[in-house]
Amino acid sequence: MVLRGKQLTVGFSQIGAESDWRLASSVSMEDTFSIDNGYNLIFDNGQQKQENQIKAIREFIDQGVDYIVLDPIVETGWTSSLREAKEAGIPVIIVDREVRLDDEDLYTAWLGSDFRLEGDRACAWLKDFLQESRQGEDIGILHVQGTPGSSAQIGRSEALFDAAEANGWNILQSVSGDFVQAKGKEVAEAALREYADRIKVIYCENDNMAYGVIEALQEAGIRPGTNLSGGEILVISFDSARKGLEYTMEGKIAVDTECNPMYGPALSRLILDLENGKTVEKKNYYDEEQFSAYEPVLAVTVEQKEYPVMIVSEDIIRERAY
Ligand code: GZL
Repeated sequence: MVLRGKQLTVGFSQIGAESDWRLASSVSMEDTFSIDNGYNLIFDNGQQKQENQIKAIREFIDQGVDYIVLDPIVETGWTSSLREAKEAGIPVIIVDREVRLDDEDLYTAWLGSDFRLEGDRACAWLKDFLQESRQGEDIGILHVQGTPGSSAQIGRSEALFDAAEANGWNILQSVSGDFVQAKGKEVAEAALREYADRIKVIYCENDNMAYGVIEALQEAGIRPGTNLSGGEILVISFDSARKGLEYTMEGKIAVDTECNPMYGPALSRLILDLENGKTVEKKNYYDEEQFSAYEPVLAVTVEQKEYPVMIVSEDIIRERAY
């Protein structure tokens, strides 16, 4: 974007390349902040390490970029680097995950998902499913968490903890799969050995860990599905990446709650507003969908608000941007 003849340089500190979701968010940023669109994007891959992201922020400051965009791997530990950006007069925009700071003025705006609501919608679906299918007895849950201390893990986990207490579900184990497929498979294999048929539900905090969990189930001769009394294990997931929705249509994932990675265009509009001297909202949330193939549950209610559940189809999958 060339504004008054000035090309904008954006330094983007990305977390890594750990999941389909993450790859899609990087594509969205690269497609949006392109030379053709009038930007100069400096893209840094943090390789899943906060120290790399902090180093990138300091390099962006030294390079005198116009904006710093940060997707923070975890919520804490950003105060000094963001204070240096503020002292250098460089606006910082946080995307996707959140930062926890004493001084909220250290960043200009945040753009991302309501992770707690995502978790609440997933748990509301599980509650309705168990009631509708009359399978609500003795629900043991394996909880496969995302990166410890990340906003997505915190929100989705807190939703499950509260729902389990409210509904009498038994969380057998909460264990991190770090949002990656291999770790998801590894922790599921260990849990199947330890808890065996006490596991009725596996709550995976992203699709890639769900893919690994499903591999582990199939190698153990267990079907992922919704017939719990018939020995199937119900898999819950988040992100709604294309492969996740294919698994949902096949019944391997019972419900997949979307987390939208395509934040590039909205971020560009926000920067344009800032360049034009407009004030922007501090917090900017996405509207997100929820998908299943289980037709009796077509909507869920969270805090008196109703959210539709989309029944997955070939058309929906074909039209997915990621
Ligand atoms: C959520 C995002 C999470 C995704 C994972 O906004 O931070 O990180 O749910 C990704 O797939 O790894």
